[in-house]
Order: sequence, then structure tokens, then C-alpha cells
Amino acid sequence: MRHPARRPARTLGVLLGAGLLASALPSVSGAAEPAQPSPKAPRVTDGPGTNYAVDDPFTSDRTEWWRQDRFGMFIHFGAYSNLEGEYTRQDGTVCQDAEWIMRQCDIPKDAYEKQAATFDPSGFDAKKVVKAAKDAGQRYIVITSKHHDGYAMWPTKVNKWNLRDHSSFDKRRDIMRELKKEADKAGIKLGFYYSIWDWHDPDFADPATFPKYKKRMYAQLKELVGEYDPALLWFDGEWDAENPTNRWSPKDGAELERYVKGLKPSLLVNNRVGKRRVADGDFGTPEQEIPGQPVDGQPWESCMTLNGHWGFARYDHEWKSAAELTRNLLSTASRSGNYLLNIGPDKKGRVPDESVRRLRAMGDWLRANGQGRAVYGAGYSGLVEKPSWGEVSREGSKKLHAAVTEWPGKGRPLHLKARVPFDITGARVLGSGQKVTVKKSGDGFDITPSGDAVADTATVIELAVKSPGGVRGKGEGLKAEIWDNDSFEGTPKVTRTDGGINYAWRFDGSPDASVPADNFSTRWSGSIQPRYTDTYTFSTVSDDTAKVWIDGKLVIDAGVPHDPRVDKGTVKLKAGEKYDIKVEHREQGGEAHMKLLWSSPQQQQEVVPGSQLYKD
Ligand code: FHN
Repeated sequence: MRHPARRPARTLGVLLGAGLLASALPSVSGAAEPAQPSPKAPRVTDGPGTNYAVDDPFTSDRTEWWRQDRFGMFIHFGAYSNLEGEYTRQDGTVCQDAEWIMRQCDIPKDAYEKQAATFDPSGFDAKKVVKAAKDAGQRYIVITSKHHDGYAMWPTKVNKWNLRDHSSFDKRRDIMRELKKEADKAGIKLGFYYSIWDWHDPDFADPATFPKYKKRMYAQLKELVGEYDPALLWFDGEWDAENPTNRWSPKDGAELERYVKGLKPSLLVNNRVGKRRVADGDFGTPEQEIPGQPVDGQPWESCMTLNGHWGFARYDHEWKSAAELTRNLLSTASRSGNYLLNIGPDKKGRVPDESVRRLRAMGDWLRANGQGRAVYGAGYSGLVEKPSWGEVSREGSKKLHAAVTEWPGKGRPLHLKARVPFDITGARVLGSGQKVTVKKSGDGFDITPSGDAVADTATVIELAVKSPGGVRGKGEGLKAEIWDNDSFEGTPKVTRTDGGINYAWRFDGSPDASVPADNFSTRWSGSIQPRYTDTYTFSTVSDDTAKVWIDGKLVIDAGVPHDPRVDKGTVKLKAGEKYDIKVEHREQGGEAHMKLLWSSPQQQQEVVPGSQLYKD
């Protein structure tokens, strides 16, 4: 199965031999100026004093639905679907791919446009698509509005390269509006995938004309947000690539994120709005893989195919089993991640039965016996080590759900290694009345069910746990001293109280309107009060430099200037105690970011809240 993440490199290899695709002017008016006045290219920021981190995506109301829903449906559907993954070249050879078929099969632009003109997804049934998602237990949908081939799946006014103006489809229909209507009725959030990289628009490749492409892109995004009110935008095609050369920059990303969130402040945006970094967007996007542990610095969502392709490929029968897919979902949720699982409708817009059957089987498992509790709103529990026999996720602070994929023989224990002291006060197998005994054993607990597994896919044992409650602080934040130089020299320009360190100043922002966007430094000082007695992991997301001292110990030393990245350090702390803390950030030039997060076996990852910080 091709690993799309390798696409760019592979594509580079293919394309260097394939000659320039983008140099051919479109036979359709792909480069028409937008019908409506194009949106003013917005300033990247309001300048000095602007902070782009409007909230903490780990805990904010804005991201709450997404962190609760956990499981979404990805849909790859576009003009490429009309070929169903196969293209017969003039020499009679058949070339196979899916959503990259134009490029991987070297289809000349006019031939691709000609085939797109026959595209007639009359079988697209939004009710059926939403039902498939609902039956699967998928609670949000992300559909490709425009993939790399530049073909818009809604009646954009920006150009004629779209499903309304360049197809054989019923011109009265709008599949995005149909999908939005059905999703709303079903209580399912709708998001749009949008590719920055555009193989069709002749202005994309040339730096001199790229601003014209950007204006058209902004105009299309304004249409999508204004016309369909999506809950999230899932950008893609942000990587450096050739043919057409993709020069998308972190600054382009900062500007684009600012723009779309200006259109709708509650919008969620993925990290491919920029350059797929921890400082871009609201969540990370590992693809075709599930990280082995919670991702540091940013919420995350793993996207995956049901077979080996995103777009429909009639020859690809390598379908993953429902059991494997469900276990992927359990692994993802147990690490506080989301799972975005893809379908690729065929050229008529129909969802393949193989997809529908697997998705329904996943939903059946989730609905049975309340087993969905191990996924929806569930997250990482640091109380225990990940066991070899399955996954363990937490529900709130009082429940763990052990999803057992390797059921022990009758009367044989499942061992759970504890990372911190806690008690298990109750245990039951969801969907079974069998007795479960729990006893302390060595470095943790032995959990012994007396009966059989409830389901081969996974059987969930719900554990009631009791651990020391967290100390709720009454802090107001740290003292912040801000210099308009990058070396803390002289008297601080600004001294104030900061209720936490959660800053994305990006390119033009700075800690205060009186401080220029470059060459500034900030020192936060005071004390920090941990909620739990634990070994805490502190993380910074920083650019250019960051240092963190706790109780006089240098916990993070990221003093060499760097691009946005995560640095971590650990320190043992006692619940309720107040420990000296000092944090320093320096900005020399370019981007500027500074966040301080914490996590521990009992503390979910979050920006350290002001309630646990004191000026002293
Ligand atoms: O190139 C695309 C690919 O076609 C697909 O859309 C995936 C889905 O996340 N994203 C890119 C590869 O990373």
C-alpha cells in the first residue's frame, strides 16, 4: 500500500521526468479573476501586541466537540473519481492510481479536462453517505472540496473548473449543500478538505503570479465558509514540491489561518494550513499511522484509508478488516487522538459496499454494551502503562476502560502496571454479568475475568478508579517582564501579570503593542502549584529560544535559536506545594512562539493554567 506521506518525494522523482504540467494554460478558463470582488489579502496580523493563540486547543470550548467526537469520516471525491483509478494511455497501457492519477499517469491536461467533462456523479446520495457515517459511529465528516487537481466540488464562482461548470452532472444540484443539509439533520459536523497545492491553476507555479492564485484561493475559501458554514477546514498540499513548484511558506500559513479564522472564529484548522508543524493550526495530522503515545504540544488526528487508496480505485481490494479498524480507533482514542477514516466514492458517487460493511461493523461494536465509552470523549490515561493485551483509555477522572484484544484463558489474570498509586474500586465486563476479580499484584493489579470475551474485536472491562483528587489552585498567573531587546537588558518595557504562557506571536505579533515584532525577550517568574503529586513533564512550544527553571532546576534548556518545536523536561512535584518557576523566551527575528504545557500520569496535557500559577 502506498504511503501517501511519501508522495512528495516519490512525486518529485516522477515529475522531474514528466515535464512541466502547469505550464500549459488551461483549456477551461481556470484562471478567470473571481466573479465577486476578491477578498482583500488580509494583513497577517494586527501587528505588535497580537497573539494568535486565542485559546488552548487541549481544553477550549472551541475544540470541545472535536475532542469528544474522536471518530470522523474522510471523503475523497473529485474529478479523479471519474477514472476510478485507471487510465488507458494512447499506447494502450493501463496506468493505475487514484486521486493522483493525473500526475502519476502523466495525463495531459486537456485529456484530463476532457474526461472530467464526462463526470456525472448522479448516484451521490448525501442521505446514504451520512447514514454510513452515522452507522459507523463517525461524528464528523471531512470531504475534499478541492484536491491537488484544482477541481472544485462546489459551484465556485472563482473559475469554471468545477463540478457545476465542467462536468455532465445535473447543473441544478450542489452535492456540498446536499451533504451539509443531511449532516446537519443527523447532528454530524461537516468540514472541508482544501488543497493549497494546485496543479491546474496556471498562476500557482510562478512566484510573480502566485498572489493571483492566493486571491482566488481566498475567494474560494470565503465561498466555502460563507455558503456551507463548515466546522473545520482540513488543509493539505502544503509541502515543498515541484511541478508546479510549491513555495507555500510558514508566513503564508499564518496569513491563511488568520484569514479563515477571521471568517469564522470557531473554525478548527489542521496543521497543514502551514507547514505541518506543532505551531501550525489547531491539531496535528499523522497519516496512515498511529503515534505510539500522545503527541506533545498539539492535539492530533490520524487519517487513514480503508484499503490502500484515498480516491476510489476499482482494482484495490486490500480492505482492512473491521476488527483492525476498530482496534486502530481504540489505540488512537487511548492516546487522546482522533481517527479520520476515509471512503472513496466511485465515479457515480456511490460508496463502495466494502466500505459501508466495515464501517457499520465498527459502529455495531461501538454501540454494543456501551463500548463506545472507550472512545467518545475518552483519552490518554497515564495511570497505567499500555498493556500488551489491549488498550486503556480514561473517561473523566473516575473510570478507565480496558479494551482487551487478547482475552486471557479462563481464570487467568490481565496485569496492569500502575505508574502512580491509585485504587481500583470496581470492575465489570461491558455486555456480560461475569465476575471480575481485581487484586494488587507486584507493580500494579491483576484483573481476572471469570468468563469469556464478549467480542473478538475487543472486550471492554470498565474499571472504577480512585486516585488522589487534584489541588485546585487560586493563582492569578505569573509576573511577566518584557524587554524590547532580545537579551533582557535594562529596564523591562512592560511588566504585567500573565495568566499562563500561551503565545503564538507568529511573524508580526509581539507580547505588547509597545514592543516591536522582532528582538524582544520575556521573563515570567513566580511559583507553580501542581494539582497532583506526580512526575510532571513540562513542554514548551517555542521559537526562537526557551528556558524553564522549576525549584531552581533547569528543566528545559532550548537556548539555541530554533524554528518552532517542542522541548520537554521532567520534574517530581508534590500536590499543593508552591515551587519557584522562571521561564525565559527570546525572539531575534522571523516567527515567535512560546507555550508552556504540562502533563503527568494524573494530569492531561494542557497549557499550564493561571489558577496554578502565582506572582508571589
Ligand atoms: O497527497 C494527498 C493525498 O492524496 C491524500 O489527500 C492525503 C490525505 O491526507 N493527503 C496528501 C498526502 O499526504
